[in-house]
Amino acid sequence: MKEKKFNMSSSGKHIWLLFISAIFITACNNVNDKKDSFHADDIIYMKAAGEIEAELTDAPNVPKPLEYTSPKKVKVHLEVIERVGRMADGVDYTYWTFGGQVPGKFIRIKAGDEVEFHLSNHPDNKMPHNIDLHAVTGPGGGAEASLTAPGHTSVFSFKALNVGLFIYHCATAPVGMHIANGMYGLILVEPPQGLPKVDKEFYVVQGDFYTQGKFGEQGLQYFDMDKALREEPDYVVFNGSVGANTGDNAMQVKVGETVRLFVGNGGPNLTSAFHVIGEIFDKVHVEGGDLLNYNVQTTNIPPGGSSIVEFKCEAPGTLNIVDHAIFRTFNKGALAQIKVVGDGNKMVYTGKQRDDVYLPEGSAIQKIEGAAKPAITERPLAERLALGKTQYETNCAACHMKDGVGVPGAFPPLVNSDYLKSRVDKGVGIILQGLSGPIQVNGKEFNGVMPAIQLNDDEVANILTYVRNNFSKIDGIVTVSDVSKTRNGGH
Ligand code: HEC
Ligand SMILES: [Cu+2]
Repeated sequence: MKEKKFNMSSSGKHIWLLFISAIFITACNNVNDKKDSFHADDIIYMKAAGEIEAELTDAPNVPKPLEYTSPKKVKVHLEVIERVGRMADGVDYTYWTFGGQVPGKFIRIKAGDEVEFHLSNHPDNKMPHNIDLHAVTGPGGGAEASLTAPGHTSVFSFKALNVGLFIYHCATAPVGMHIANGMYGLILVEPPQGLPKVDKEFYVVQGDFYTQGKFGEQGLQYFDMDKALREEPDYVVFNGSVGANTGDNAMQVKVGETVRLFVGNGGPNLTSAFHVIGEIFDKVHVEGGDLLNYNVQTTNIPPGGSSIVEFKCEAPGTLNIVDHAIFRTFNKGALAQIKVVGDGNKMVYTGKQRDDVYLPEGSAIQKIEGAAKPAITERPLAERLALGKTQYETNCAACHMKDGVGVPGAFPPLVNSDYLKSRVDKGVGIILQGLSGPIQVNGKEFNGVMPAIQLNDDEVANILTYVRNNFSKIDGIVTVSDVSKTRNGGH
């Protein structure tokens, strides 16, 4: 299609245009027949009529669906800003951004639109930048035409020939570094008739970040080229930082609403196993293109790629958006959330109905053998601290993090936890019985589920002694008799 070239006299041109529009109208009808399908039609020769300024939004917001049905001239003004921002609590990073945030502004246009792109590089910036939009048919996706020094603006134009959801990114050397610092975003090219209506649309982009300090190390962190080359990120996040869209900043939906997520992966290195815990994608525009897949659990999104996923929220609760390469979620920050509010439908999901004792055959005998327990021995503080450290790192650190800082919006901190301080059982009940439902820790709300952890009294005493002294600055030992008091019907 794009190779099509033609020469003709101006008298023939008129007829030709009529002919093309006839093809186009037929093509549109076909699109309507094939409901929901993306089609890149032969729109190359259609003239844009009328001029508009594109609405640009920051994640997780998406510009409103476009009402017009014939091509327009669309002006896009995007400004590159280099700025320090929050990567995680207490961790800052110098981001390079398209419009001030990571990901960059969401751009929404329609196939056939003529886009006049203005890329400005803020005078306070230190580096030249440019933009490669994967929606552009042309050298470097616009990169060559848009290379811009600080304090300058470049202008170039392109026609949107292909429908789909496309990544854009900076392509200035060293390209990997510009992308690793956050220079990417999404541009949606809608089919002429638009996308089917849904209740809510959101914008989510995954990215991996490489810092000189390890995950959670406080202060301003600098880009680490060695880690980037080894493809070993310290952070893998949605929408630019740990917890950007969790807790209070979660995306909000009502029970019964349909949701469309425009998802991108800026990379620079990792492919995302994109998954929403507790939902099934009713529909996926595979790789952000024409191909529709249905009833999908996890979809692959490569760096420089995208996906459009759609689902209906039938059950209330918090949906956790993750990269199912799951250490990235629990240990590197790849978590975003959608809060679904409203009444539950027990036909869809019951919640826990019963908790029965489970005794596999033969386990009664094992129980009796196990009952011959050694006498309770108490240990001195130093010994409990040493044992507790290792046992904490094996049993708790996956969620609360090695240094006890937790994960914003998901796992509460143990460092200086006022919640733990207030527990008369010294926290024993939390480990023995687990914990769920809304709690406040140091002024932040958490509403997750901590499972009961299978540990003996001695191990619980070790871990809590370590947690309380080391993280929460609560002096004193937790003894085996503290633990057994709670186990035998205390709190
Ligand atoms: C699977 C993840 C997970 C594991 C493993 C886990 N926790 Fe938790 N923990 C949570 C969640 C989630 C909450 C918050 C529950 C809520 O919102 O009601 C929590 C809450 C707590 C709290 C109370 C809140 C606070 O910050 O003071 C303490 C104390 C705690 N956990 C200690 C531990 C200890 C000690 C271990 C290891 C023995 C452990 N947890 C293992 C997920 C986990
Ligand atoms: Cu750049």
